[in-house]
Amino acid sequence: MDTAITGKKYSAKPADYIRAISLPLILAVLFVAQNHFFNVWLGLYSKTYSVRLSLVTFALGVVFYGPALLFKKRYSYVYLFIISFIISFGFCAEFLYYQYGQNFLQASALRYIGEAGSLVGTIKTMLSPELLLFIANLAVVLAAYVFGRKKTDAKFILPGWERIIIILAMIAIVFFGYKYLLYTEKKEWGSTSRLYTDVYDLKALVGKMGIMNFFLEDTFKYILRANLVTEKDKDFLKTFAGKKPAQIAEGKFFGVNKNKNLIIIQVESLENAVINREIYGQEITPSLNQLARHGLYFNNFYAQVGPGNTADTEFSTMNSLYPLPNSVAFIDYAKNTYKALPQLLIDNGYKTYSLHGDVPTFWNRSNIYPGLGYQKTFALSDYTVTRSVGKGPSDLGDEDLFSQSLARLESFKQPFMATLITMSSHTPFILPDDLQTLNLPAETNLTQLQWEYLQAVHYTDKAIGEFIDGLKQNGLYDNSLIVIWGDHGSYTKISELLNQENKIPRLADQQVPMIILNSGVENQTINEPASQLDVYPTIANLLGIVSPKTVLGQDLLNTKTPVETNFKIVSGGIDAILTSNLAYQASEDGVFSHGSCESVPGAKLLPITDCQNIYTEQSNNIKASNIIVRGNLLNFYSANLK
Ligand code: GP9
Ligand code: MN
Repeated sequence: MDTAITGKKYSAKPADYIRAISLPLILAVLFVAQNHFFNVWLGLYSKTYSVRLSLVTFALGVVFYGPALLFKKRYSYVYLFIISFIISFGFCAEFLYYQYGQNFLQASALRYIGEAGSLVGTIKTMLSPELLLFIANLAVVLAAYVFGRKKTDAKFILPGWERIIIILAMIAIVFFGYKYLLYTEKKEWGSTSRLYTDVYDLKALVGKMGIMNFFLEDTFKYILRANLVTEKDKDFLKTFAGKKPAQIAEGKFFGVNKNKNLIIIQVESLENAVINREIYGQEITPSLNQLARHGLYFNNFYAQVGPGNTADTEFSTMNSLYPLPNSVAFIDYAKNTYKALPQLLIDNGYKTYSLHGDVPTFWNRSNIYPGLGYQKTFALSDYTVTRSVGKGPSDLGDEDLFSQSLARLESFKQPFMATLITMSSHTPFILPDDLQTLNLPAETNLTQLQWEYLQAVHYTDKAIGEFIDGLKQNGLYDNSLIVIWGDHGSYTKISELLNQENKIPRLADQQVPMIILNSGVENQTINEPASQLDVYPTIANLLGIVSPKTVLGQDLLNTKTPVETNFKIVSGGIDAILTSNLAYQASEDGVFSHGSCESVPGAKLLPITDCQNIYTEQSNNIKASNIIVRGNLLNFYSANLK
C-alpha cells in the first residue's frame, strides 16, 4: 500500500494540519462572501435570510473545496484550481446574465449558451470590478500554490484517522447547513415544498440559498426529469395527433377585429362568484358588471392551475396547453419551444408587451417571456408606487398600474398586444383603510379573509373601470379588442358564501369571469362551459389570425362541443369535466367508475358509462399536453397533426 495514503511514514507537525485545512477553509468562507455579495449587488439580498444563506453556502463551500483534503498535496492544488475555475465561471456567468436580463441561468437554458457568442460585445460593456470578487478564489489558490508548496512535504496528506475525523466534520457541516435551511422554511411556511416543487419566487429562493445552490437544485431537477418522457409517450402523442380532428381554420367572426390592438387584463384572484352580486345592498364589482353587460360575458368559464397559480393561467391562456399538475412550467420548462399567442401576433405585425408590477424574476417570467413572444416587459421598477397598496408580492396598487400603463399604451406603435396583470386583490387582500370602500358592517357572516377579499376586489374593479374610461378618452378603446379574465380562485370560499346556484361543487371556486369588449359580436352572456385553454383560439379568430394546429383549446364562438376539464393537482388525473349536457366529478381515489356522472342542467344522476367517452377523450387531452410540455415536443406534435 502507498505509504503516502496511509500517512504512516510521516510525522506531520500540527502546523502541517493547520496549513492543509486552512486553504479549503479560507476558500469556503470566501465562497460564503461571494454568495452574499452576489445577492447584495444584484438587489437579491434580504437580511431575514442572512443566517441561512451563510450556513447553506458554507455547506456548499465545504462540498466544493473540502475534497481537496483527501488528495495528495499536488493533486489537491490541481483539484482546487479546477473547482475554483468552475465556481468563478459560474458566478461571473450568473452575475452578467442577471445584469443583462434580470434572469438566472438555468440548466435547461445551457444548450442555448452558444447564443452567448452574439452577446460578446454586450458582455464586454458589462465587465465591472465586482467580477474581481468572483475570481478571488482562483487568486487565492494560485497564491497558496506559489507560496505554500514548499512549506510541507510534497506528499503530505492527512493521515488515516485524521482524515476520517475531517470527513465526518465536513458531513456534519453540510448536513447542518441544509437542515437549517429546511428547518427555517418549514417554520415559516409549514412545508419545505417552496424550495423545490412550489418554487415561485426565484429571487427569494436565491436570497435564501445563494446562486450556486439554486443552480444545482435546478440542475438536479432538470436531470431527474430528463427521461420522464418515454418512447411509449411519444408514440401516444403521435397517435393522438393523428386522430385529432382538423380544426376550423377560419370560423364565424374571423377577422372582425382585424389589426385591432389586443389589450388583456388578467385580474388577480377574481372569481365569477362576485360578478353581478350585491353585498349589503352594494355591487361588489360595479365596473365589471357594467362591462359584462356591454360585451361578451363568459359566465361558465374556468381556471385550471397547478402549483404555478398566476403563471399557470398565463401559461394556459397564452399557449392553449394545460399547465402541469406537479411542477411550474414557467420555471421548469421555460426554454421549451412554444408557439404562444404573443409570438403569433408578432408574426402578424404586432408589437407585444407585458405590464405587471412585480419583479421580473417572479415566476421566472423574465426567462420565459421572450420565448412566449413578449418583446418588452414593464415590471415593478418601471412604475412609481405613489402609495403603498396591498401586502401581496409587491405593493404597487392597481390604480398606479393602470394609470401609468395608460400613457405607456398610448406611446406604443399600433397594432400592439399588451397584457396587464393586476395584483392588489392578491392574498392577504389587506388594503389601507381608506381604500376599503365597501360598506360592510363589523358584524357579518363573512370571515375576515372574505371581508378583506371583497374590499380588495372592489378596489381593483374601480381601477379597471377607470382604465377602460381612460382608454375611451385617449382613443385607444375603439381600436382595441379588450379581454378580461380572472386568473384563478381566491381560496376564500367566497363562492360558497355567495351561494352560487347551478354550480358544479368541484369547480365552484375555480370559476372565473371572462369578458370580451369591443368584439364586434353582439353583446351577450355565454353560459356554455369554457376553459382558459380556449382563450387563444377565440382571440386569434376574432383578430383574423389562424391559430397553430397545436392549440388544445377551442374557439368558443365556433365550437359545437364546448368542454371544460380540470385535473387534480399533483396526480394530474381528471378531477371534473363539464360539457353542455354532462358533468363528471371524480372521486377521491380517482377511479373513473367511482366518480359521478350527472345531466346538465338538472343534475340528474346518470349511469357512469354516459361519461365514459368524454372522460377518455379529456384524459387523452391532458396526457398529450403533459407529454408535449415535459418532452418539449410541440414541433414533434405539430409534425404529426393532419
Ligand atoms: C406575482 C403575481 C401573483 O407576480 O402575479 O402570483 P400568484 O401568487 O397569484 O401566483
Ligand atoms: Mn394569481
